[in-house]
This record gives sequence, C-alpha cells and structure tokens, in this order.
Amino acid sequence: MLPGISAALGLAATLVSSVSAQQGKKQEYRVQEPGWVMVGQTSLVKLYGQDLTPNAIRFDTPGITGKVLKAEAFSGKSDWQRSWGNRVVEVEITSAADVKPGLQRFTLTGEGMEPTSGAVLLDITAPEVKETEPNNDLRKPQVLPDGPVTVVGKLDGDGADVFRFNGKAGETWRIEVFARRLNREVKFEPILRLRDPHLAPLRAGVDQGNDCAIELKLSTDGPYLIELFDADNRSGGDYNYRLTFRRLSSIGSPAQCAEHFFAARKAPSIVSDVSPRGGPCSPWCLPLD
Ligand SMILES: [Ca+2]
Ligand SMILES: [Ca+2]
Repeated sequence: MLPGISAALGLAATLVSSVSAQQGKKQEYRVQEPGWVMVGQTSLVKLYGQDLTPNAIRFDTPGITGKVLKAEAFSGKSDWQRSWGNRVVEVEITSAADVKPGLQRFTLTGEGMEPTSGAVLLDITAPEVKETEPNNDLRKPQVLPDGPVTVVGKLDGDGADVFRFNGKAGETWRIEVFARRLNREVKFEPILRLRDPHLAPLRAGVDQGNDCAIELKLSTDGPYLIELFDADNRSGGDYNYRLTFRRLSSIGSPAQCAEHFFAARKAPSIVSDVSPRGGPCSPWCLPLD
C-alpha cells in the first residue's frame, strides 16, 4: 500500500475510534409493543432491545414528542422473546392531531451510549369491518366500504382472504397487516399482494418478522384487490390479523376537514368517513371531493 494511503487510512481509523469513544457504549433497539399509536393521543409504548439504556427519545417530525419513563432489565420467557434483547424501556409518546399518519422515525439517546433509532407507526381511527367468508376467490372478494377502513379477520380454512377497495388515480394508499404485532408467538408470516382493476399483480409485501405493508401511489382509478395469505400457505385458529386501508395523500387541510365535518353532521350517512365515534374531526379525514 502507498504510504500516503496507509497514513490516510490510519487517520480515518483514529477518527472512527475517537468518534465511537465519544459516542459511548453500543445499544440497539429491536421491537416495540404495541405495534402502533394513534394520531392526536398520548400512548404508552414498550421498546425492547440489547443494552438499551436511553434517557431521551426524539422524533424527526415536529408534533410528536416522547418521554422515557423507565428502563430496566428484561428476561424473555421464550427464545423468540429473548431475541428482543435484554432491556425494556417504557416511553410515553404524544402526537398532535395534525401529524401525518404513517411511519415516524425516532432516535434514542443516553448518557455514555451510542444513539439507536427506530420507527413507530402512527395510525388514525377508522371504521372497523369484520372479515367474512367466503372471500378466497379473486373474482368474489369481500367488498370494502369507501375511505379508510380497518378489517379485523382470521386466516383460516383454505388460507386466503381477498378484499376489494376503491382507489383513484393520484391517491397514495398504505395497506398494512398486523399479525405478529398482535401476537408475537404466532407462526403466521403474512404476505400482501395488490392487484390492479385488471387483476394484474402490482406489488407485494412480505413479512420479515414484523408484518408488512404496501404503500403506493395509484396510477389509475380502481377498484383494486388485496390478497392476504401466509408465506407457507398455513392457516389456523390463531392466525388473527388487523388489516388497515389508509388513504395518505388525498387528505384535507384542517379548513377542508372542518367543512367536511359540518357537512357530515348534516348528512349522517357519511359521518363514519370522518369520525366513527363522533369525536373531534382529525385533519386527516376525507376531503370534500
Ligand atoms: Ca378468513
Ligand atoms: Ca378466506
């Protein structure tokens, strides 16, 4: 090696070691419970990881704040739980009502510790729909109501559940399955497949230990299909899931939202689009279109 390059590498190595000495001991965030928090609310979340010893949590997006309440040792009861690490940290996460739903990144910092980062899923309240069989056939799917919906279901029988939803060109949708995040012990490895109005596959989401999601800007008007199945085509009594359909882009401003909310109060048939429990309107409701 040329002496100049060798010296440069030596200098780089010195810099790296001095940076890591300044940053401190390594800590690693791995898993959280529960798997999501709600926009406009304060939630308690447990973060698990190896040597996790933070005293602060900071989010990239304004409007979300967090507070570390407690950090202590954790001993998993199964091999799976032990893979989460040896520490559990209780944090309180508060989101303002106008923060955009979706993944929100955070960084954990602590005295003498290297920072570690992760993401929490921020969700909105949406009408719940119970999954109903038969829904196995691409040509006979379960038809979902328009707008954001949460399907509560179970993968059983022949092990495929198919849903149809309406989306329009230019809208961005996030379709996400929660299965392992409901029950971390279950063997369910969910796969999602999105098909266009001609049944052609557009995109797939594959579980890699923490469920999966598809987020896509639609290029044509729907209806679209979502298929949910297991990676090994298994199904069973404990293969429960929560499947969320969220329209992310076609979201009204607070002024539009207020206008829609008052329109909805006059027309009860669309109240469920805005606030199914009659609570205050979130800016992330449907626009007047
Ligand atoms: Ca089913
Ligand atoms: Ca089915």
